[in-house]
Amino acid sequence: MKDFKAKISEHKKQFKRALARVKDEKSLQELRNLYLSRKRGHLRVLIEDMKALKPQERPMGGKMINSLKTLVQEKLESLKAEFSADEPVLSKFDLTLPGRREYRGSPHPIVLFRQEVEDIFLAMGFSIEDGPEIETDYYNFEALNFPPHHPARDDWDTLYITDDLLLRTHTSPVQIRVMEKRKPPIRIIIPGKVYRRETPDPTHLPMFCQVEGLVVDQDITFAHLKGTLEHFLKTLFYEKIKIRFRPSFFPFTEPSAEVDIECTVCEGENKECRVCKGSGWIEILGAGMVNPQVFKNVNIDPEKYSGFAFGLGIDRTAMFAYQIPDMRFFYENDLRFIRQFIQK
Ligand code: FA5
Repeated sequence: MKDFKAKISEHKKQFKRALARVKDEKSLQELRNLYLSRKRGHLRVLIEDMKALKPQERPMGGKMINSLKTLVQEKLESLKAEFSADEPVLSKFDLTLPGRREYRGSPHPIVLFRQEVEDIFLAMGFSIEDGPEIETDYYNFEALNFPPHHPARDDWDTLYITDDLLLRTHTSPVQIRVMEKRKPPIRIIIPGKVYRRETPDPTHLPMFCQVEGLVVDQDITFAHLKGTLEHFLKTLFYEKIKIRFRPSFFPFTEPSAEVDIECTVCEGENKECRVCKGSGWIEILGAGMVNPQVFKNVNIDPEKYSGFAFGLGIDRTAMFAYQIPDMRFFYENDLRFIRQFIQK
């Protein structure tokens, strides 16, 4: 046993001396082989030598071999780490790999789309107005010719803060706010968020964005409304997009229409389409000639002036422009989805 112990301590000394002479990866590997090689390494030989020990001495012999092995492994590992820290930085990178693009923040896709809509109207000579998202019953309903208890209010149900204050259900109240302050000619758009008591589905959200449009001047006709909206939709989508005006009802316009475009998701080909429900058409805005009663409410003479107004759903239109089958994707905050719209 004495001899065995002496052998181990001699190995420890020799290993330390050899370690001090290691200069590079190659000599490090040679030293590793000298001690740890499974076939002829010193440790392997020591294990063989244990056979010469008495059975009761063997556990102690095993412990001594293990302590030598641990020493050898630890010293070799730490020297290896030193070598790789000294390596020139460039050799750690594969310069042939394509670069990784840093993600920079970007406006939300709906904001980007709203800007596109705004640019088209700005080019037509419209200016941009703004109004509060918390509205009074008067501006959201009454001034727009919805008397209290009028059944049309049901389609625009919302969250009430008090009996008189509510989250606005459309951008139309800003028409009233602007016409109270300013006399014709008026040519404005009003982008903003609106709220409704609504269960989310692929084409409905309880919070969404609209762009309101209002033109008031002398001799404004339905032809102006039609021409303006057609020019807008052809610029936003493509020249040959199919557009249809459907008679409709809004208390604040007369006559009124809803405007549909062809379904850009299925192009009218899919009877099961969840977006157009197989009809091939999708509604994106409401419009009409300003009701004379609304002019009276803001002291504009309906005998002298006429006008048109429209309200476009931005999220719903963006959904079709980007050919996305579900509007809820815009608000799930999944970066894999959002990042597709980043401005390059
Ligand atoms: C209105 O909100 C009227 N204020 C529009 C208007 C303005 C008519 C001026 C006449 C004159 P409507 O509820 O239909 O109308 O909404 C207009 C558009 O908003 C719809 O065509 C649709 O594109 C979008 N929209 C309506 N409800 C939702 C909803 N729950 N989620 C997402 N978009 C919606």
